Amino acid sequence: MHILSIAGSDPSSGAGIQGDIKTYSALGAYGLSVVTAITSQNTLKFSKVQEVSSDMIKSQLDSVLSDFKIDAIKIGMVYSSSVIKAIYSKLKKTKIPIILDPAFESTTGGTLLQKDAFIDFKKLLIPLAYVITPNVLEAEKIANMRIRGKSDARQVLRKIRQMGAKNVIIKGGHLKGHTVIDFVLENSKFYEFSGKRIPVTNHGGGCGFSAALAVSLAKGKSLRDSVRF
Ligand code: PXL
Repeated sequence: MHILSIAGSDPSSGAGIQGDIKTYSALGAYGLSVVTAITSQNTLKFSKVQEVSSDMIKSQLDSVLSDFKIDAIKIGMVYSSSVIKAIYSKLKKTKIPIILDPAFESTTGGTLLQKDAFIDFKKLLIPLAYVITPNVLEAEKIANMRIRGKSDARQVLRKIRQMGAKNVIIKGGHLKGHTVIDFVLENSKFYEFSGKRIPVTNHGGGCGFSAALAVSLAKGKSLRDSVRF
């Protein structure tokens, strides 16, 4: 099983490429990686970011796509419009399922997607997604509306699907309460998963979720079973 992550480097290894590869390895899959940007950060502070050139991104993609049978592709931090266009040019015709995990801002306040790249993120990447996995804040930004309860969550799911993603999962961890609810729109069915909040502070929890989801989908499991997994 080969899973490709297209994402930023996180030297603290909680999120990004490093976090993804650890998750793939833990679940018995082989992780490939295309680095879109290099960040300097730890669990406390986000310091700097440097994007990788469009030419280098295309070349990294050619290297892995021409050699490996890739079962799923996860896209995380893409940072700039130029990175987005490079990814789009190489993946617009692929049949490999794409798990799009938006990364707009780190928990410590670092910019993971430049403001002027947001339009291309919506226009070019969302339509490529077999599933998109925003957290509540990202989902609100994409749909341009607040999520105050379940009916808002359903409306946001619907709006994001209309932008072209086949399936949508809103990760509910940022909502308050002891119970955490994830909201799912699979084809035209809404459903929810709820569980007890785990009391840990975790840098990279969202990356871990979507990386594990990618492994399960690559194994041919349904979306519902993969979210549960
Ligand atoms: O949103 C998660 C994330 C994704 N990718 C990189 C990150 C982070 C959060 O800090 O640094 C590279």
